[in-house]
Amino acid sequence: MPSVHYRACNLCEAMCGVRIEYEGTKVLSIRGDDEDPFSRGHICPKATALQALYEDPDRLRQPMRKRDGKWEPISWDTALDEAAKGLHTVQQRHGTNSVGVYLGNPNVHNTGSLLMAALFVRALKTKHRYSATSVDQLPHMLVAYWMFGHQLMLPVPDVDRTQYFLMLGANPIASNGSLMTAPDIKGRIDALRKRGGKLVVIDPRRTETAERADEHVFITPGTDALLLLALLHEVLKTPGRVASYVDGLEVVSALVKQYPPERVTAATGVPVETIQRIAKDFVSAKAAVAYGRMGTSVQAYGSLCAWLINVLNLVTGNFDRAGGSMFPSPVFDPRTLPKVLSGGRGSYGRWKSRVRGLPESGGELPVATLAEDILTPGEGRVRAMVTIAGNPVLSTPNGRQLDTAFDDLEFMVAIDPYLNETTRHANLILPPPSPLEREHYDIAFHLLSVRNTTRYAKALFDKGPNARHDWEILLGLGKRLEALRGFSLQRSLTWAALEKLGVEGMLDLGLRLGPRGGLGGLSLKKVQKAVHGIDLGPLEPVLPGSLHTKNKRLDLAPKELLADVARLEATLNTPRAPGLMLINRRHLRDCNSWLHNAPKLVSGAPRCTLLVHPEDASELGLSAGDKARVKSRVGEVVVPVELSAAMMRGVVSLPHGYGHGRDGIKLQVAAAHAGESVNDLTDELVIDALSGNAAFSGVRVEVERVA
Ligand SMILES: Nc1nc2c(c(=O)[nH]1)N[C@H]1C(S)=C(S)[C@@H](COP(=O)(O)OP(=O)(O)OC[C@H]3O[C@@H](n4cnc5c(=O)[nH]c(N)nc54)[C@H](O)[C@@H]3O)O[C@H]1N2
Ligand SMILES: Nc1nc2c(c(=O)[nH]1)N[C@H]1C(S)=C(S)[C@@H](COP(=O)(O)OP(=O)(O)OC[C@H]3O[C@@H](n4cnc5c(=O)[nH]c(N)nc54)[C@H](O)[C@@H]3O)O[C@H]1N2
Ligand code: SF4
Ligand SMILES: [Mo]
Repeated sequence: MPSVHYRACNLCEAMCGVRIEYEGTKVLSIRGDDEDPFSRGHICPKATALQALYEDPDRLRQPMRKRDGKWEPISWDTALDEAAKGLHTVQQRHGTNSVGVYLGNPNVHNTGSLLMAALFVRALKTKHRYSATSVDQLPHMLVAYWMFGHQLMLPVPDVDRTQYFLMLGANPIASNGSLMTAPDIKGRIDALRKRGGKLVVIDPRRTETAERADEHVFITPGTDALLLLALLHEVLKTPGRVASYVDGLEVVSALVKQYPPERVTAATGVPVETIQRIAKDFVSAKAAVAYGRMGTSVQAYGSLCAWLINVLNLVTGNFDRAGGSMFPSPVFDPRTLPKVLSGGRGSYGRWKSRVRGLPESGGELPVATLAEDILTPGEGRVRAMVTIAGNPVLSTPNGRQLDTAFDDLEFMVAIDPYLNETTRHANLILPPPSPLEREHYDIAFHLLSVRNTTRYAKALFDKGPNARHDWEILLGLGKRLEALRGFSLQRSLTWAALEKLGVEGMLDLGLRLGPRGGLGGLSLKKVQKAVHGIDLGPLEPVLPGSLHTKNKRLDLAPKELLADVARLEATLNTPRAPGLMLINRRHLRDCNSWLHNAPKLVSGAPRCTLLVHPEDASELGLSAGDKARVKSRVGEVVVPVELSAAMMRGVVSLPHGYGHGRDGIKLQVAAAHAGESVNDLTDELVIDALSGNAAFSGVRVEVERVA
């Protein structure tokens, strides 16, 4: 007899409820959970990957050790002992900072890792910490730290109640939303338009989302901050109104006076009238919200973009109110956890990267410096690495250089279920089980959700005695490493207590101590019993009470951001560099670099194509189906050409996450759909200088036909 299991899909930020029919240890079907009050039955094609991951014959089910270039399975005890010993040996030889660690994106979708990884990272005692944050949302976190006093105070668009949604550099119809957990975003956008609201999309490509919008405006990659300054110029022609706890309106007003639309129209490619009209519509809407995502985050002015978007929402009275930009109130709030577990409020510039001097933020260095931190000889060089749920070879700029760097290490450990482009460089791979074999609670995405909800599910399948969860691997490794250094009693008690408490114990504690906990309040048991999740209503205003700034005030004009405007201003006087500009795209059935081994997700026409505007193509002598060589400062790839009038003139697009043609990987399906890696073209020297975040958008490339 088939049984039914309910959980939330953890493959993207949307947290869709899924209904899984199974019998014994076999999945029979995966559908949307119609009774989930938040996702209302919506899923995307990727949900089926939960089954594909569980069944994938290529997924590693035992620790692997590389010996003389060959992989052999070993026991967990041997693997953890050898991993700890290898790291310890390198640290003894070259100092504690000689070990580097990189945390990838799936950590944020993994309950155990979110709760325990920080503890392991701390046990490494290294300043060489890197993560996917610095190829993604770092600017938003820094700006949140500067303006609201906590890097995890990330405002989200109240999409269900807004009347004017200004979206810059996001494509939620393909991505299902980011820094905006909103399952069934298509339905929510349709509802917005049905109630007379408007969606306006600013993007160098007329995307799937732009197609569904009321208006799409092309923008030259990397110029959004200029557009935002000009929008603010228009908006602040009438003096802005801000709440009494907000400082800095005069400073911002004076700044934007210098950016009339006429000054930015050439650089941005956005007509003056369009800027004026958008500003007018934004101000006159009953509720409006500006929202910017990857296109605004991974560009040379990512921090300025994140800042100015907040400013636009603030000075138009659309901040912390219904239909505007709001803060979710999660019932399990990682911001209230002790600092060793949560990473704390944030920080900036406490140390610098050793080669290029890029600033630390939130305890991490920008991953754009990782390869040089390994390859450049001298004091403090990285000689060993731990990667945890990351594939930086495909997902960070200049991946080929990172291939070289990883090969140069003395020792490397990868915590990952796959032998892929990154983990092939490791000495040891420690594989966790698949998502269906563990409990799930979305610690991160309830923090970014457009409604307050909660949902928890136990593991569907037993992982078996021979598997270790990520958190067990992390604790096992951390404990061993500290033991090699000579334990303190207090530390050994900490490890033992956490192992005992486990994920469920910590979640339960957090819920009981949280805003809806207390006597008779939420506990893990109660949350678990509500198998479809619990809807806790629309977002509510939380300011000024929730500000984490020391003076409990909100700074509209943090000095670091103000100072960075000079860098942007300089671009107005610099002639545009020659060549085409490369941007990236996401496809509904991709998931960064790591779901291409699921056969259903890679079927159909090859997706790793270069989109070129037909007129650009004819100037280059390119036709559809031709092969083109794309060259940047750091490398070149050869890819098929696809003509697309949806591209802005002068801009070409490649998807991110391909490049599975590298030797020594064990991903049979992915290897048959290899494509090329866009990050063999992106440049580790092209960054947002303030945050150090990678600037993938607008990389200069030359394109030529391959005979
Ligand atoms: N050019 C360009 N580059 C980009 C982007 C872009 O738009 N353009 N996007 C950027 C963004 S937004 C992100 S988030 C990064 C992603 O960068 P990464 O996180 O470094 O890369 P992913 O491709 O997501 O690879 C995830 C890895 O985690 C493993 N994994 C999956 N689930 C688990 C798990 O539960 N436990 C463990 N231990 N391992 C697991 C997978 O096998 C894979 O090796 O890429 C960035 N890179
Ligand atoms: N299907 C699928 N879903 C995903 C992922 C995936 O790989 N595949 N990855 C997940 C992850 S880790 C993340 S972070 C999210 C990202 O979620 P989104 O940010 O919504 O996704 P992107 O498709 O990267 O959207 C970026 C958009 O910015 C545009 N753009 C590029 N440069 C510029 C610019 O300079 N200015 C402006 N205004 N626009 C620009 C691009 O054309 C693109 O349409 O998606 C998540 N969901
Ligand atoms: S939209 Fe995201 S959460 Fe929903 S089914 Fe697809 S991958 Fe899973
Ligand atoms: Mo991401």
